[in-house]
Amino acid sequence: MPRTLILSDLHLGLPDVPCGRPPRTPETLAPLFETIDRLILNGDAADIHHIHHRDQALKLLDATLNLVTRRGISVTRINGNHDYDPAQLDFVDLFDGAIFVTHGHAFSDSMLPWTPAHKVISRTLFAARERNEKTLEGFLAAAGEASMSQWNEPATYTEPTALVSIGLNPFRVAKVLAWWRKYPREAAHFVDRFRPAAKLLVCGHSHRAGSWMTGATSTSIPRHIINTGGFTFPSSPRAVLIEDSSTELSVELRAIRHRRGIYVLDSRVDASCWRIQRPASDAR
Ligand SMILES: [Mn+2]
Repeated sequence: MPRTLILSDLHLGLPDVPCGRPPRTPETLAPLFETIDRLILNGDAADIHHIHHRDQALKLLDATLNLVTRRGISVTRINGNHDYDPAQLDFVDLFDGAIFVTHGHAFSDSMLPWTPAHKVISRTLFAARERNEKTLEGFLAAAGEASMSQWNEPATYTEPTALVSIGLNPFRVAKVLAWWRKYPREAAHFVDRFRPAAKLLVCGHSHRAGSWMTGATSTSIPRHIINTGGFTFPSSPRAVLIEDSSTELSVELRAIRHRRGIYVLDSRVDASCWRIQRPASDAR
């Protein structure tokens, strides 16, 4: 039975916050990969552009990809804003376009509204959108270019860690909350514009896990948006598990728990997206 797991925002290489969670390493993540055939890393798998964490990020990413491929699992990597590489994919369409998977940093005009690099990122984003085609590919390339501007911005490295800087500044907390509120609607707008036939969008980036049925505006068609959250404190990670058998296609959102120092997929279904019985003639 082909089983696909979609994860996002592992942020390998970023230091751990002492909050009782296991460190993110190939060994602690390995149980997540036990019964799957395909792994989709939907962006921000590793902080490969961060000048202070790049070496560790690349080492952990390499080791994780090695472990996964040694088990015979096929891996699809999708760009995030922390691991952008123009040679890699910015999105994938699954099951004839029913499921649209992309990281999510291209949805808004403000990719990271609370960060010190916000202004330079937005400026680069607007300029890049002007130059690029008004297509999905053009939009995602512009977002990729904009995401790289953060890593050239000294303020990114001179500020205390993101979490501390947010906690110290109530305006930033308010900005994150406002952005979280509008994020599913912006995601729905992106689907309206670029993948109107998709039944489901799977994204990450905002680090706020959840499942929403929402339209871009109150009069728009509701879109199903799933966000797999993130592995870094204080967000909670989730996974989309897709099982494609000869009799059924099922899509589930599952929590990722940690116990005894490892990460495991929760056996309970957090949100079931759909279950489609396949007619016998559709078997594959
Ligand atoms: Mn991101």
